[in-house]
Amino acid sequence: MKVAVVGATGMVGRKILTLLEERNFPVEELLPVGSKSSVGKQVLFKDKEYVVLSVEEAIEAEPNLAIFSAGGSLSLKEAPRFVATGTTVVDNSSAWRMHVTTPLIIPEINAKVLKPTDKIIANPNCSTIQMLMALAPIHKEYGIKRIIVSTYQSITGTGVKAVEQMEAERRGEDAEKVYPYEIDKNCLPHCDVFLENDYTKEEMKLVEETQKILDAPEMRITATAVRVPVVGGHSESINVELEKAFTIEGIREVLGSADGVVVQDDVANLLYPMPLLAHDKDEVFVGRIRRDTSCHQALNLWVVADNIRKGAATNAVQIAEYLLKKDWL
Ligand code: 2RA
Repeated sequence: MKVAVVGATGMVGRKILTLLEERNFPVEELLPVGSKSSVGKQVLFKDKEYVVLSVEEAIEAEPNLAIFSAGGSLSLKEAPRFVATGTTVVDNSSAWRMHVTTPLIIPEINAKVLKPTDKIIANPNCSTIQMLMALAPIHKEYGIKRIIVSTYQSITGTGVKAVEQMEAERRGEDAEKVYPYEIDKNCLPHCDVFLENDYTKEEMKLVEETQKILDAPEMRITATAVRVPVVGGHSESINVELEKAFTIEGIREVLGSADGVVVQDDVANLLYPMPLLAHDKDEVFVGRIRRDTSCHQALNLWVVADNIRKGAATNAVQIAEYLLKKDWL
């Protein structure tokens, strides 16, 4: 199979290459695609050096599959051009997520909505993926009335330059500032840009993508997204009000039997999810499961996942694996 990875030299793009190799995805010909400044460079895949190509060169090669992680504007412009040659696109940017005809997929939750005619498939935002990996099974069993979520998002979500700013600050050195404030030893209530409603795009992604994936347009959701100087993954504090009565044991059972979810919840032995434990893993880790005694039929959860893996690259490759299994590529 001919597979293009668009954005192959970025943090997520490199992780996509690692996962295609780790999971033995049947890549006969790899087409790593990069920006003008990356074209001609080399990337390693299955112990072989591949030259980074331009978008034009990759389109000409007519790949079966193109996995994009190269920003929304490039996806908007180039994904349809790949599709025109018969390529199926899995896009990690926000460009297509809310398009009415574009499926927004977390394979463990809603892969069944996919059809062979879907030629652009959107990967949800990392913070949405990990939240719904925990909440979708609960919603299925008990029904969700309302979600209040606060996220503590790894600086890796902003990109390499922000990580470099944090590391330079940690060394006491000056660095190119991605944020107008120090990142290290700080928390920034600012992920992506601010909107007219004083929420950030990141916060509204959690609301709108959740409503689309759960097919629950009226579900009440509110979010606060915070950037923290952590590299292992995103953490989320979630308060969720349910339609039906529940027990904590019942919630643990539902989560414990959910694909891709690991319950880490034993505070007596100080076992709870942390980015340090989630880093470079594909599962979503849930702990601090406890009833919210201030609200009828509500509970609190703490959810952690590697935002570069399950939050982006792994989910995208799992979508490709699903399409392959259906023989739709
Ligand atoms: C972030 N989810 O963490 C966004 C995009 N990676 O900034």
